[in-house]
Amino acid sequence: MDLNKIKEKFKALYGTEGVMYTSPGRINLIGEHTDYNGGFVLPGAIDKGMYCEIKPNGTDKVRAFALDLEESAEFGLGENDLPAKQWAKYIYGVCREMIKKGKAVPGFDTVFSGDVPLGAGMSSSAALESCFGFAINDQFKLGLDRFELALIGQATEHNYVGVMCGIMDQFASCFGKEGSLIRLDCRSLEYEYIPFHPEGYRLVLINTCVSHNLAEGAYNKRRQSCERVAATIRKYHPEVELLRDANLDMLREVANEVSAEDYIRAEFVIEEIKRMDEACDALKADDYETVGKKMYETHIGLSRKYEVSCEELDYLNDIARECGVAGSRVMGGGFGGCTINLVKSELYDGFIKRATESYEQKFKIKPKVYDVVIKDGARKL
Ligand code: GAF
Repeated sequence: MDLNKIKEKFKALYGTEGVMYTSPGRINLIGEHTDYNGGFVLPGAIDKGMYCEIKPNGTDKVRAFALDLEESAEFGLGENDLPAKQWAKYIYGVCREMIKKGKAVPGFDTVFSGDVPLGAGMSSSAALESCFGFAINDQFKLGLDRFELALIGQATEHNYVGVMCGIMDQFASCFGKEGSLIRLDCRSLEYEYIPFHPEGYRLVLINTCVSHNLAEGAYNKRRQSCERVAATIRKYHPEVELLRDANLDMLREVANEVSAEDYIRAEFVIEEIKRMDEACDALKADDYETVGKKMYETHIGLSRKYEVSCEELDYLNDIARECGVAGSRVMGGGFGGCTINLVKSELYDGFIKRATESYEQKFKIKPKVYDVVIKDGARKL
């Protein structure tokens, strides 16, 4: 990432220098669509993220420039000042959520850019929220901790962008630690760092470079299905607040009261929460073949039960299987974006060659390959 480009633009626009901050995107080894069900996830922050330079400007307005889009926006921070541009909503939302918590957020100037690919399931939006959350908190000495910053990022998605996401992405972006995955309990926000150095294996993402645009509405629909099923089970088991508290027997009991679609969605989530636990045990025992098997199971669940995969992702998953890759699955929200692959080092070259060549031949799109490097979370540069 060339930070000089940000610095040059900042100087050219505002005639001064600010302070630089960054916050990363994330991978998730396993535990997908479990976060908003109160379950567990296993993400890690990566070496790609969003970067901003920022400086208070002594007014009550934000002047922002999105370097990658060559677009600017100027907006106030009042309740009715929601900017029209999508990217500006993230910055505005973060500020508004801070203001709602009683914090004073004055105006500032900023230029930002990033190298986390958009729409690839690597959580570029959480990286942007956390980058600005961290920067504004530090610049104006607001005294918010990383938990609060992660929750502010999530509330921004809910209240200004309309995606009813869980907490995984923002948490990983704020709490990432070099060389470690985070086993996060998405209800209590208790977490544990699990060192991740899979001897003899490599973790690699293949980006389908497609992003099917149904995604946001479809994501919220999945969440609603889960909430409906949890509410139905709760009638008989009052202790069930979220699907995390339910088991397959409880689900079967309400089979006639929920739609077939809601049933199959909930079945995936209950299975995935258990699978994530098993994968975590295997990980702690350095048993990567078992971790890989669980990843394939997750893919099948995401594709056939949760229905958030697509032809391109399924195709890459099939190739991984054919190449003897230990584990492969769609990562993140789905409907496009990346597969995450755990592959024995000696199989890596052959797999990447075969996957990229045959994918391009079939879909006439060049996929992108990213080796995963686990890095630290939000920070000042
Ligand atoms: C997206 C959401 F933002 C996360 O909260 C999570 O639900 C994920 O999809 C699926 O596991 O990245």
